[in-house]
Amino acid sequence: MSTKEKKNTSNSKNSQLKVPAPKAPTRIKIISIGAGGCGKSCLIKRFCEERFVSKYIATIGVDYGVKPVNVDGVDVRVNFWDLSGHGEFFEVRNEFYKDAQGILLVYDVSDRQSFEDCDGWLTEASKYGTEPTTTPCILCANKTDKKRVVEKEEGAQYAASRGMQYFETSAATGEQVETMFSDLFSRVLVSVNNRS
Ligand SMILES: Nc1nc2c(ncn2[C@@H]2O[C@H](COP(=O)(O)OP(=O)(O)OP(=O)(O)O)[C@@H](O)[C@H]2O)c(=O)[nH]1
Ligand SMILES: [Mg+2]
Repeated sequence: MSTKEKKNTSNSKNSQLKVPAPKAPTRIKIISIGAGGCGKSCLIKRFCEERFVSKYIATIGVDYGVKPVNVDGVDVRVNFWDLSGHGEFFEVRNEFYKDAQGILLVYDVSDRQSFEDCDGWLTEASKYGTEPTTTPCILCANKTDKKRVVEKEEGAQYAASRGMQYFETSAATGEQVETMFSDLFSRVLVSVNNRS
């Protein structure tokens, strides 16, 4: 081989080293669960689009959305699977629990029944493919702008008893929404990295 040929070979090796394949962003799957009307879709809309819709448009079965975010310096594509809270859509939503990497369990602080339903949601998640005891899970007490009937202590105690993080939010005002989602995504990334 001539000197010239040798040089070319070495250059092409170098250039291969210099151009690493683009790194695909990490994808995470988040599901939102909780009683119908507690504000799951509005929380996601507030986070993704920074707006609030006061008209109630119930989710029919499931809504899907994707949002690119940066979590602790890592590019992440968050896949939201926003499940309906109504019993009539049980057959549709139970298909979507599988492989969720983070859970947002929401109740409405102005509606005690929605708080009492939380155990049922955790059981459903566990039965259909996402184990809340081993998956990062946030308990979100939403609608703090309204007159509350479920006190903060009750919610926080319940979350602690089930190993969940607790946040109080208002999708209407935006209070704590960003902080809550950031916390959830960070926990999911840590858990995904620990598993790989
Ligand atoms: N005041 C107030 N209203 C809210 C808040 N979050 C949601 N709402 C209202 O509550 C109603 C239900 O909100 P959604 O986000 O559609 O509830 P959901 O949990 O997705 O309901 P399903 O899809 O039926 O399970 C709507 O009228 C919202 O405008 C909040 O933080 N404060
Ligand atoms: Mg909804």
